Amino acid sequence: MKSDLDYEALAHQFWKQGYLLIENFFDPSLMDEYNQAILDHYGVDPAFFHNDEFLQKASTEVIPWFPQAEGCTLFNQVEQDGRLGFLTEKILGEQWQALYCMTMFSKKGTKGQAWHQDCEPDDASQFNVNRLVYTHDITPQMGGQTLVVPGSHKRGVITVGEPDEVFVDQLVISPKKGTLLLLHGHAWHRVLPVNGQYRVSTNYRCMPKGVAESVTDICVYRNMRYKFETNTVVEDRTATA
Ligand SMILES: O=C(O)CCC(=O)C(=O)O
Ligand SMILES: [Fe+2]
Repeated sequence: MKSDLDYEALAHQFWKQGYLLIENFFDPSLMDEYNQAILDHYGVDPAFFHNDEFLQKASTEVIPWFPQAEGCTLFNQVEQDGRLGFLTEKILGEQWQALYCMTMFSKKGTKGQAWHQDCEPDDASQFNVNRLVYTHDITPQMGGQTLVVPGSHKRGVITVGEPDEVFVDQLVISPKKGTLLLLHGHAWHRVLPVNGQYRVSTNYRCMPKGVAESVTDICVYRNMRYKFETNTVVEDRTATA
């Protein structure tokens, strides 16, 4: 477990790149506990949560679970990690707020996630930050790597185009068990198709002071803006391209 962190330098890096990757951040045995709890929750063949329209239009096949909302106290441990809190404070300022903890499960042979921004980038001050915790290794053989375009958190709305386009400046991240990945909600990111048995990630979302709790309700894809609260396409971006 890492303890000798230069928080100032890490926060600077986050703001420059729109993401921050720290390997071996979490204790491997805690990661094993998390991974088992997640697998126990989903079981062997979980059903999709989103409706068919979303699955098809968003080219995104992940099943979310909000363990803390169901009283699963194991998931408080990462939330209460002093180093994570301190790093978050260095990045977002003293009065940052936690949003929710969400795990995401992908079955073998599913698409992963298309390019997206977690929230609308029209106002640079309104954003979430993902604090992603990986509880098992994600390898090139298994697929499911996380892709990000460095610096794209400052580039405004993601371009209209193919959901799985290869960007020349994309970075492919293969997180290992215990890796922490911080990702700005306006950064362009996606998840590659999953060939391994399964893929899971756990996300402790947060935001700066003054951002509405509904900030992640509308997600921006290359072909649409989608509102989760009502399960509706609120903008067809291909129509105006
Ligand atoms: O699971 C990942 O690696 C990234 C998931 C994602 O897009 C998100 O948490 O917003
Ligand atoms: Fe995302």
